[in-house]
Amino acid sequence: MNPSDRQTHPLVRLRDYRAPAWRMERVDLSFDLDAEQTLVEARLELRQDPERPDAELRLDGSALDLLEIRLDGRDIGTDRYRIEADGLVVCGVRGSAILETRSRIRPIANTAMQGLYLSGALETGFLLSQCEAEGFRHITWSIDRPDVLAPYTVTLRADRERYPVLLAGGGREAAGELDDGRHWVRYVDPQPKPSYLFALVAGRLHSIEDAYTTAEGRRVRLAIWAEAAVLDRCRHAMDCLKAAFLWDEQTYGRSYRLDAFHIVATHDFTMGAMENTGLNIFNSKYLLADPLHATDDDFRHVLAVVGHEYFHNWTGNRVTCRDWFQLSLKEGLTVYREQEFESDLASRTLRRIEDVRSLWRTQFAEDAGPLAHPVRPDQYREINNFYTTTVYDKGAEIVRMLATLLGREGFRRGMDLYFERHDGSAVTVEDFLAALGDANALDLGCWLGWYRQAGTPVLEAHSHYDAERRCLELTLRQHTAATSGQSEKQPLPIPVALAFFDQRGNRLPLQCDDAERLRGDVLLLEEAEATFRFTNLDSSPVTSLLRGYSAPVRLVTSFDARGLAILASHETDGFNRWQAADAMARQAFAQLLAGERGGQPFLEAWICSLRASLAESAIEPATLAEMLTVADLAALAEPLAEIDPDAVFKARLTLETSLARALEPELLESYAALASASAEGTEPAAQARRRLRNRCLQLLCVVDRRHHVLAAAHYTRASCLSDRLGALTCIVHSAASAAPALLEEFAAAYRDDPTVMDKWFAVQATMPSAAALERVCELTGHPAFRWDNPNKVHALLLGLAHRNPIVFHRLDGEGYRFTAAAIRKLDAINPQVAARLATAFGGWQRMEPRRRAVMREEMRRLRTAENLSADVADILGRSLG
Ligand code: 0A1
Ligand code: ZN
Repeated sequence: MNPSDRQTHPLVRLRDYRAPAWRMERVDLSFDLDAEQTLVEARLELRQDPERPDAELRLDGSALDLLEIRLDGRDIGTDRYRIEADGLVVCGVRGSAILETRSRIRPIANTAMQGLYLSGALETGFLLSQCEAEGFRHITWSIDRPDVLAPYTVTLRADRERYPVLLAGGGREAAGELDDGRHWVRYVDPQPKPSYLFALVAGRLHSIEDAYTTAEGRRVRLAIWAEAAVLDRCRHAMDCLKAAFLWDEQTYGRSYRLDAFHIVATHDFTMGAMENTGLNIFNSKYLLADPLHATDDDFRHVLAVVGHEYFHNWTGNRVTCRDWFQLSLKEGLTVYREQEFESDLASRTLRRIEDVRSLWRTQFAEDAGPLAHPVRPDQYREINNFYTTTVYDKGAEIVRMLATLLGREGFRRGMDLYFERHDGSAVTVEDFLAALGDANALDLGCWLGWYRQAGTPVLEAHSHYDAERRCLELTLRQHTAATSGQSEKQPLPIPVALAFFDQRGNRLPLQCDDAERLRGDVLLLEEAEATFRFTNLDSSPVTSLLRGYSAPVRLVTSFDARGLAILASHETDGFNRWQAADAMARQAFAQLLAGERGGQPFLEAWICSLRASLAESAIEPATLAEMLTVADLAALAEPLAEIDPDAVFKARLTLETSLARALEPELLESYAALASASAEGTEPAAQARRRLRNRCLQLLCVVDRRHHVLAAAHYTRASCLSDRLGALTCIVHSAASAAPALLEEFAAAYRDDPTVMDKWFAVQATMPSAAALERVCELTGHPAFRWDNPNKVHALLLGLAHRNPIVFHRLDGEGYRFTAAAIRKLDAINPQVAARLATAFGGWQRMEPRRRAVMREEMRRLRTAENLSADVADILGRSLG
């Protein structure tokens, strides 16, 4: 078939938005639950917009077996309705109607995990639902769009023995027994909500319980549900949940207003977690944590994701999105809130470094390739493909810039007004900006540019010091390259936080001629170019720009090794201290890549700074650990115009080896000094020490095989998973002779633990050796691997395609062929996951010519595959252009 003839989803455009012609005013659902077949009865009270009397009544629904349909209490014949590919049209209805349907669905066959599906095995697993973005239409006929809000009543019926726990959002109103061993429970959620927030869970689950009394005096019952064997691992999540309740009250004055809050853990989930009202559903990897089965990073991820889902209660659920183009309105804002929550409770600097690293390697790459799109896209074919780093992470950066601009109090005032104006409604990015602006008597209209414009702005900075006048002129210039479909770009408002230091590292005054444009330590660049004059400077200062990474831009400036070394030792903003070290490493990398010989000032300055930092007692260990972490291959390759993965790998290895070799004694000393960290608890300070110790070990293993002995002992003595996995990674990634035996030992120890086994798969998928491909191929046949489990696929296949560039980009093309075959296979199981894997080909245009040609060919071939999903077809279509 010619790809252009392929059935893809129609293009949905923001500019075509129309308010719904029909709304659901009440939704009553009742389910006869069973994994093999579930019967769903829906009673919808519908009302037509009086302004649109001719609009037909159209309900969304897909893959539903319609058994009965009644209109206003009467059966209707096939002459009154027609079923289309993705909907049902009822003819000749005006004004209002009560529509009742009875349909059959097959959860067990639902491997795509949208709608109602089975987690685990038929006999022992449980049923759960996932409705965002458009999963509700796989459960029943309805108006499945976020601007149609209704109260829900849900009755669940099922066999008591097989499904003893029956959960849905809202309050549990009644329950009872039925004959033949079945039972029922009814839930009422009176607060109108969009269908994407509907959820149900049924099965053999166990819970830990707690309670939280809100600032308004409401006692909220908290329950976390999981399989009995892992209940103990839910305690950390419960603590995080209570912390999130408290934080939102203290930081935003927002309380929870229902009587119960349930969380359910599942190993079978496509994404991280889902914020359904009153019944959050979590991928187990973001919920379960104890020191023996979760790493320190996992502990922090649980904190962040529990916070994220809870914060959606206000940003997403109570105030929701008018349409899916506004997705960042809930996601960008909630990611920002989650970042601040973790920063307040754990390490602010570490979280910021991690976020920016990931922004640079993933979001910048997306913004520079054929899949680039604005934070608020203006069109889509498959909305599931827009749960992207741009919508989430660049969206969060926009909110962060607004918070910087308005200051803590101004931002809070704006958020208060946003909640006050829009509680209970479905709104747009314009409404958000209007609330923030109105509360601060500002017009924030120009900020819409950040939501509308794709591509990463380049910020050029040049300075000139005038000794006679004791002043510095700083010129800032911005430019955004064209992206597909957007050739013209406008200047955007860019807040630039900055500081000056003298040669000894002391802070210098920040006095700007244009005092209006400097608020605190933040300059606002609004035009394409501007020059700012700073006075009262006795000598040429070292300038620290974008402190705290105050704007998501690519900074281009003439770096000098001495200035960066001063910042890497003296910057008081932990993030910019790290950024200075990272900039030195990147400059050294660029020189190595270009094969430049002779003096290497950046390499030397970098090593020297890190030596001094290792000797410093005051430095935060987590920041130091990050300073000692060389950017990964993808992050180093991202700014290059043309990428040769082998050359990038070689230069990076030289860089890391030079550092490790030069600092070997200091690394050994720090490693020894931190010996007690392994047995310390899980509080942030102990985690930071372990992080640093594991980093020292990793560098030592790069220097010399002798240190593999140290890693083996680290593994054996480990009293937590962080250390055990840290050592295993060092051993496997440096191809130590102990690797095969330790891998076997690890797999035997954690065989029955799916989340830990995911890490075992991931360690092997990311081995920096071409042979990893054969190993990954072999591992797809391992008894613990499952094609229908998204976590396994993420660990092994996305691990290879997205996190192991030297294997994915193998010159013989085998990495591409293997991945393309995996996409085909997965597409028949879970198109959403297959589409994520397919984005690995998105960077093809910047690869060196030979690889570029093979990647394009592979995508073209894949595009002609039979029965390709709309999800994968959309990614390939946009990637190929
Ligand atoms: N709203 C969730 C993410 C999410 C999106 C789509 C899903 O469908 C498979 C599931 C979850 C969040 O941001 O947490
Ligand atoms: Zn979210």
